[in-house]
Amino acid sequence: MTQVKEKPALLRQAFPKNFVWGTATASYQIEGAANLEGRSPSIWDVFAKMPGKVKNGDTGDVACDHYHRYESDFDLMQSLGFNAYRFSMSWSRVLPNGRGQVNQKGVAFYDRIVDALLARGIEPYVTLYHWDLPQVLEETGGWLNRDTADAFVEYTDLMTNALGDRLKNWATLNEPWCSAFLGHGVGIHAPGKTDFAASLQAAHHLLLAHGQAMPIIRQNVPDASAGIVLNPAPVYPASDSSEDLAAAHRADGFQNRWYFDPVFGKGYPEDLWQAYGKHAPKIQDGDLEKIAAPLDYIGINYYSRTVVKAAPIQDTPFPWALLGYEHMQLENVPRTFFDWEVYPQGLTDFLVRLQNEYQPKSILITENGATYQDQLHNSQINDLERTAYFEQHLSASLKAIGQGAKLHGYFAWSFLDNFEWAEGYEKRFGMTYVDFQTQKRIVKHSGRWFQAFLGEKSL
Ligand code: IFM
Repeated sequence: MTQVKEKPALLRQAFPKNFVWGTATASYQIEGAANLEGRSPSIWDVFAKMPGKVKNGDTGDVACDHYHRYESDFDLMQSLGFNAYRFSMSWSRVLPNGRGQVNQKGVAFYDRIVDALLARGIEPYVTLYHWDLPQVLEETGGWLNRDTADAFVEYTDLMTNALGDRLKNWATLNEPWCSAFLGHGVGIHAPGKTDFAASLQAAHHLLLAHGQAMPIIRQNVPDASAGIVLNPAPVYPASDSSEDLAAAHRADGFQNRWYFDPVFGKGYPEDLWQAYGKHAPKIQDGDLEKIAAPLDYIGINYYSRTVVKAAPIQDTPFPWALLGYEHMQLENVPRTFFDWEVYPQGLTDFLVRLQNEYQPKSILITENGATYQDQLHNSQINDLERTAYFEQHLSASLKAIGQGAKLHGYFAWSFLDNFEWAEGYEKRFGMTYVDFQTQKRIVKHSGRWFQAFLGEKSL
C-alpha cells in the first residue's frame, strides 16, 4: 500500500526566539474619517474622486472606519496572537497644510493608537509615508518639488517628538517605487501623472526625503529602530540565453537596484543612469550621501516575481522599451486574483541576495499576502488559498534564514480587507473579512490559521 506522506506542519518554534510576528495596514486604506477633526484631503482623496480612476468609484472616505473602531480592531488583533502591528500615519491629518500649523486632534489620534497597542502587548511599527501626500503639497508640485522632501522632515520631526517616547520602530517611506512610477510614470495611482522622467525625479525626491528624515528620527528618538520599506520584484530571465540574462539584469535595475543601491550607499546604478539618459533625475551634490543614511533595518514587501525576455531597445519613455525587455506571462502557474504569480522561492532568493549584496543589519518582511475571491458561506470565509500562500511564504522565509538572511520579523498583509487603491474594495487582502456596509469583521480561515500557528495549537 502506498504511504501518503503528510506535509510537516510549519511551527512557530522553527523561527528564531525573538522573531517579530505582525500584521500590517495603511492609513488611507483603513482609517476613513476623511473629513473629520481637521484632516485635509490627501492626493488619494482627490484621485479617488476623479471619474474612472478607481474601480466602482470607491474612495477611502469611510474604508474600515478604523478611526472609530481601533479599540475593537486591536482586541481582535490581540486575540489572534500578533505581537506587532505595522500601520501608517496620515500626514494631512496631523499637518493639514502639509507643514506649519499642527492639528492636535490628528496627533491625538495616533497617540491613542500607540497607547491602545502597547496596552495590549502589541509593539507598534509606524510608516510615516504610505502614499497619502497632503493635496496642498501636490498643488505646489508634490514629489516633483524638492521642497516636499523638506516638508517631510518637518512632519517627521513633529511625529517623532510627539510619539517617540513610546513608539520606537519607524519607517520613512513605503514602496517609493510605487509612489514614483505608478503615481508619476503610468498614472494608475495618485497623483495620476504619466511622464517617465517625472517619475524618476519623484523617486529621487522621495529618497531624499527618506535620507533627510533619518537623522531627525535618530535625534528625537535616540533608541529608535529606523528604516525604509522597499518592494522588490525579483526578476528572472525567460531563458538562459545571454540576451535574456542581460535583459533581466536591466529589468532588475529598474525594479530593484535603482532603490536598493542608493539606500545602501552605492549611488544610482551606472548602467541605468546611462540608459535613462535625458530622463535621469536632477540631483545635487550631497544628495546621495544623505540617501545613504545608515539603516537599522530594511523592510521588504514581497508579493510576486517578474519574468522577462529581451526585446529591442527603443528610444521611447517607457522603462521596459528604453531598457529592452518584455514581461512574460507564464502559463499554468498558480496566480492570485490580482493575476500575480504565487512564487515563494522568489522571496527566499531575494532575501538571500539582499543579505549577500547589501549586508543589511536586519531585515523585516513588512508585507506579504494575497488577494483571492473570498466567498461568504454561513458567516465564514474558508480562504484556504490565502492560508496556503502565507504558509508557503513563511516556509520560504525560514529557508532564507537558514541560508544566512538576517530576517527578524514578518508582517502579514493585511489585518483587514481594505481600500486596495485603484482596485477599490474589490480586491480583498485581509485575514479578517470586512462587510463594508455594516463594518462587521469576520476572521477568515487564514486569520484562524495564524491564531493557531502563533498560539502553537492545532487549528
Ligand atoms: O495594498 C498594498 C499596500 O498598500 C502596499 N503594498 C502592496 C499592497 C497590495 O497591493
